[in-house]
Amino acid sequence: LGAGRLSERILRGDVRAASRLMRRIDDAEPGAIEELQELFPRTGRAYVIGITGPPGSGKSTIVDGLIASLRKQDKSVGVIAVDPTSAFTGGAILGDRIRMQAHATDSRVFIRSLATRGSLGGLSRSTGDCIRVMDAMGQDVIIVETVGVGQDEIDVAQMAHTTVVVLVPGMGDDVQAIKAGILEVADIFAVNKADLDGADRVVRELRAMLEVRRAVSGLTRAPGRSHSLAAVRPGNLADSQWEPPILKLSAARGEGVDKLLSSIYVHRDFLDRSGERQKRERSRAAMQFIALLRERLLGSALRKLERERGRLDDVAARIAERTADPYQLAEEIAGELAE
Ligand SMILES: Nc1nc2c(ncn2[C@@H]2O[C@H](COP(=O)(O)OP(=O)(O)O)[C@@H](O)[C@H]2O)c(=O)[nH]1
Ligand SMILES: [Mg+2]
Repeated sequence: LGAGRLSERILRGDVRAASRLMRRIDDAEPGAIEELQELFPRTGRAYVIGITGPPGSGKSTIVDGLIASLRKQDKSVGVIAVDPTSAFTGGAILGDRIRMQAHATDSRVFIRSLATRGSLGGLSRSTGDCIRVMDAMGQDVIIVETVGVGQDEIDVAQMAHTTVVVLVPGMGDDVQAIKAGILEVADIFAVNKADLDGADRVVRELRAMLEVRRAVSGLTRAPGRSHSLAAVRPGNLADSQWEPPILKLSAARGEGVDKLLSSIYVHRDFLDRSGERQKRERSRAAMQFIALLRERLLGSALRKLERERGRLDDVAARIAERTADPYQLAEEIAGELAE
């Protein structure tokens, strides 16, 4: 297949072409870039929903319910399940496949699992690219399911227009135990497994946390914005009037999922009305561009070290023996790249 051939088919909604390109993206094949370039002008139409939370919290069950609700509204749906651990266990994704099989014969539902980890640009890069493929092929809504554990996953969560953070009762210290960063990106909190004991306690703790945060941000909000890279993050609460709702769900019983979808729509309307959607779109563009640039520059440096056989060994030896310092050597190699 020549360059651009896949993209033409994808723009016509060809599912097999989209699958093939997404596999190439997951495998970090360089040829994928040209296809993505062809697709790029035709992206930006889909609404992206992020579902993140600890393993086993019921994310896939919620996604399953959302698919059903969205299909009732005649929306086409793309799902990207990002699960880096599944490459080792195989379990999660297999389970997801079986669970989502009800939708497998529906041509307007497109489900894809991504396992990428460790490649340059990593998880967020390949997820962003796959979102664009589904967007270009015309899916109205794209749902990204991701395990909320590390910075990568938080980055992925921030690619969504609306990010839903899923919590469940019985997580030990509950809210305290959740990595702080993931709570920050929540536009909506879904307390799932409300059929189990302790859901109300999680709701109370979340409320208390939001209150503290509101008080603190009121006190510390500085005039003007910092120019650090951190400021390009779309992070929501600090600079918007949005108050994340806390919903109780029992996704396995199909309870609360419709309510969740209407909350997502309310948030979407808020983003549109407040101009926040455009602001976030730009922050996201900046983030993704920086990631791409970083990947590109680091890639050049690594290829250079590889070309000059023994250079990395030499650098490592000199640093280990303290005959040179790593700061100086990094500076040197970066300087050579700029020449
Ligand atoms: N009791 C209860 N179990 C649930 C609920 N939702 C999901 N589960 C179960 O929790 C387990 C993990 O669900 P899954 O959707 O795979 O979680 P994920 O790892 O976050 O995607 C499965 O056995 C589900 O059946 C719920 O509302 N109540
Ligand atoms: Mg899952």
